[in-house]
Amino acid sequence: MFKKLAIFFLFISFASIADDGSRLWLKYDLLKDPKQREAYINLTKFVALNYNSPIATNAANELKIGFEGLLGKKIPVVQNWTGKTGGIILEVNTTGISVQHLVDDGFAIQQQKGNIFITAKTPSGVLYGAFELLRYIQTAKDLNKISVVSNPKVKIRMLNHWDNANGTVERGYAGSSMWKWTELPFRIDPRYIQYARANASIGINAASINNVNASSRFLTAEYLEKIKAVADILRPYGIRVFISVNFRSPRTLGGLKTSDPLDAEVRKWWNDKTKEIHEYIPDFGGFLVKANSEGEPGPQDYGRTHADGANMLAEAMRPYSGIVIWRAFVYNADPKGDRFKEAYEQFKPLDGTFDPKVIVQVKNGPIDFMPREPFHPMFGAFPKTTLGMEFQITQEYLGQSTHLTYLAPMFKECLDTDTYAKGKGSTVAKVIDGSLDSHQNSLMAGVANTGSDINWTGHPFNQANWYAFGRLAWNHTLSSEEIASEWIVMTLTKNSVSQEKIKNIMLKSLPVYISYTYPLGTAHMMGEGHHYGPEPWLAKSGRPDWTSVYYHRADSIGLGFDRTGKVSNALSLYHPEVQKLWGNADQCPLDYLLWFHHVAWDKKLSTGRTLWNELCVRYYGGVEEVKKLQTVWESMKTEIDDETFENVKGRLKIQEKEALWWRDACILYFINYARMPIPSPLAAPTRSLDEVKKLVEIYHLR
Ligand code: GCW
Repeated sequence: MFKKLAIFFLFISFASIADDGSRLWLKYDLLKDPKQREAYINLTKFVALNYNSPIATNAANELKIGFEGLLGKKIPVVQNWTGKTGGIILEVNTTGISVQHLVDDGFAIQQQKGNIFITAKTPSGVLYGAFELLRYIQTAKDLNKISVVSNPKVKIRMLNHWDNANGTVERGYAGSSMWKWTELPFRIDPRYIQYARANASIGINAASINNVNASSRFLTAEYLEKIKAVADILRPYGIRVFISVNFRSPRTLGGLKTSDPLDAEVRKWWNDKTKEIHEYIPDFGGFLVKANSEGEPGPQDYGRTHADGANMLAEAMRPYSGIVIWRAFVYNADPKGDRFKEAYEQFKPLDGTFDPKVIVQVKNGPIDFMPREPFHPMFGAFPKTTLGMEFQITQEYLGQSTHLTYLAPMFKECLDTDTYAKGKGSTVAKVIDGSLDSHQNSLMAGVANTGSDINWTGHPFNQANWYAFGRLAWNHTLSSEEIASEWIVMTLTKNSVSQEKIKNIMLKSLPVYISYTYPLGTAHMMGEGHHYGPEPWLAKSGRPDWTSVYYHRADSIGLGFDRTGKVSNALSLYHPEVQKLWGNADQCPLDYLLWFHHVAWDKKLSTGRTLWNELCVRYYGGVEEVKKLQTVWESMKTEIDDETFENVKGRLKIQEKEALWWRDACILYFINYARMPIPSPLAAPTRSLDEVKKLVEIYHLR
């Protein structure tokens, strides 16, 4: 009996220490320092709710759970504030001085007469304010003089799930889909609520729940009932549901002969379907559409334009508050063309013809979520169209679930770049937050990295990318450092020395990853189909612009894609000031060099090395850096929860092995073109190109 009890207690104590990552950054573990707890307890004696709504109630409950966990003390939630002091008052107030600087989702947190007021114009604002207050405590900030006014820079802050009806996730690296379509609407997985809380805590207010390579099935009554169940869970957390739609649905579902957007019956079908959706989901967010892209159907199948297609759906949405999000990710398979230019060229004539309800969603770069891309040339060039941003949080080309890559610096690099559209300071961020061209609506979407894995994202550090995306969608002026610091202290450790070390790892991680995969502005050299690992020799695929040779253009002279006037002239799509920055190979920043120039192997770069030597230094250096990251991680063994520590440790080992794989593949392949030696003291790879090629073949075995 005693033995059994002892095992039981051992289990309990383990359970309370081991961290499976499922709580994400919302841990609310007891603050260790009693003095610090005391200080907070004096200010959090009760939570008073001056407003009655499911969202505001969730705000109060979240504070209650958070305070009880962090401070170890029960906190009453009362309906109406009686004038007592020492508590948190939540109020929704549409007029008055306290909300005059707020937009709809914004909030103010102020200390007043012995209480802390969280005030907003909408219940969602109160919820975001509650999470901000909790973040203050989680990150051990002083509440005594708290004074915050916070407004989201972007209106629609959205996750795009590429989840399929069969439970798989396109480009998902964290298990299967978190949406249990076979169980819905009867069983509600409790994780939906955790998902909603996590999103609300970082200001995300929209989610498209299915893959943009969309099945019409999501528009059937059977599925609408399932989606309704999800929407009902997400709504009290301020999240609106969107559906990705298949443009051919009027034919596949409606039995019509066409899906031509100018056909009266087709338009009626969409109007009726939209009405039906609203019967299930009255606050339906709207449609997300991938059309005439990678084989998906679209208006061009009927000789119509993207605007014809988008505007037809906008008309169907006219009676409702939702919108239409139309993706600009389109390209043709012209071997002589340049994929870089295609979206711009197809959409440019349509600027000014989209319905105001339409947002055109543009990927951050012109190709496809490469680890480093120049900003998409559409940003700054479409003043009459509301352009939304599409980032990829899931790491299709960024180490998927095994490489540690913190993406905030990549998001920031794009957002902070100047398009010069209206003179200096016309950053991409200003295009997408609507301020540059005075657009009413604004959107930042991130392709989600969530799945059924217990810790949601596979690699524990991938959680930070979900977190960073949300924080930047709310406020793109936050720095990558600030966001990393918040996340680390809430998620990994309270030890300040370790916090600094981890922050360094995170901030180094993207440049390190880029140096052993895509240095100097190379792109798109990954394994065919699965997009994992290197395959720079890939010369044949379903389409020329799915190969690697299309992008790197290695030959006996040099490396890189000439996008100056001499060849593709894609540079001309940018403002002349941007062309000046990137157009001259001698001055182009090295990070972008091979995106725009075909550079001779023996050309001396600004580093004093030839292109070939610089390439070698970066590939080799990247591998060495991964080893260093491992040593730093190892030094924190006692400071990090065991389970997380071992999890990351194992993945870093894989990362080292695969960094070497990338290095050897690219060096051994390019050396045949460069025909120059690997500069000393770097040692030649110990395997042959054929051996490395075999590693890729294994991935294609059936
Ligand atoms: O990045 C590519 C992916 C596809 C994806 C497509 C897109 C959903 O490889 O899997 O399809 O982009 O963004 O539409």
